[in-house]
Amino acid sequence: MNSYLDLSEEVEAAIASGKPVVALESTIISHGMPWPRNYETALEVEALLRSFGVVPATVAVISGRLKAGLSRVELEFLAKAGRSAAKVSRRDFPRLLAEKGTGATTVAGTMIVAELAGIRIFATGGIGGVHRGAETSWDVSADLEELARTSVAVVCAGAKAILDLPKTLEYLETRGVPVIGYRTKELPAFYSSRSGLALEESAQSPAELATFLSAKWKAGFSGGVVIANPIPEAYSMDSAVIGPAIDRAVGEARAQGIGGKRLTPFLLERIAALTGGDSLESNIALVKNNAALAAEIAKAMAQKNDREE
Ligand code: PSU
Ligand code: MN
Repeated sequence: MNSYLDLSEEVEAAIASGKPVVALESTIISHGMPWPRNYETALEVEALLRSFGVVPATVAVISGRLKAGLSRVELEFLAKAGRSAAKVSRRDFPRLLAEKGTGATTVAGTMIVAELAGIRIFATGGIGGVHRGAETSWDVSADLEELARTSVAVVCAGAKAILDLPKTLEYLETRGVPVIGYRTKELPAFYSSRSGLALEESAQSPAELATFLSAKWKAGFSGGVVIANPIPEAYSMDSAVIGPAIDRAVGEARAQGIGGKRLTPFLLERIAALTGGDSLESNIALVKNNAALAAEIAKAMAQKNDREE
């Protein structure tokens, strides 16, 4: 095992006995939602996974250690730190490990630690992607590169329209990352269940997804998979409501010259402010919906492994 990696007791025991485990990211807690709903949601999502008989493994870097499975104190620390917490993607790990730093992991960062720990399924809200205006800014999230190289399936509600969604799909195709709609043939757009963009693949059940993932990885096709799970209809927001807020936030970021790792957190916070409480409730609902699907996939994978042993 990697000498920088610490598994919580619960995660270690589950992995050793082949019980289902689902990874969770921590940047969604620190940078994605406001205190105290971020902390409450993190605990609720962990409890939801446990109610399925699945062990949650929230990932972060704590005092220079790669952690899979956080204590309540660690979760609360990151939730309270908010945007002042370090946001850790692939390029940021060496510095945090060398300086014994602490930070919240992005989708990319969480995939890396999950793979090191032997966890294959990861639930979150939305992935990063190709930003609008990438033809001049070159701003493409490191999440997409990680999906190309690291063998973890990410259950998400698609990606926010802060991104250029057609370019994001093109990039994933180029890098060989399957994008599977769960009971849909359309890419979901985070707050809205529909984007108008067609997907090549869809699946109808967790068992079907487990069969897909094991075929991919057993045959030696390393790399990740995006499992795109639409927001529940009751929470899906009209793009006429959310669209103008997104456009305005993107315009403000441009006017203020905000780029690099600060851009996504800036846009998330502005959209939350511009749309009021509704977008936060939708965000929380879709994260739970993704955790529930991830739990079922992890259970189907564990059953498959039991049968094949
Ligand atoms: N999109 C969201 N919510 C989030 C993020 C993205 O709707 O919380 C976070 C995730 O941690 C994701 C990261 O991995 O932002 C992407 O940041 P960047 O665009 O800088 O790669
Ligand atoms: Mn970026």
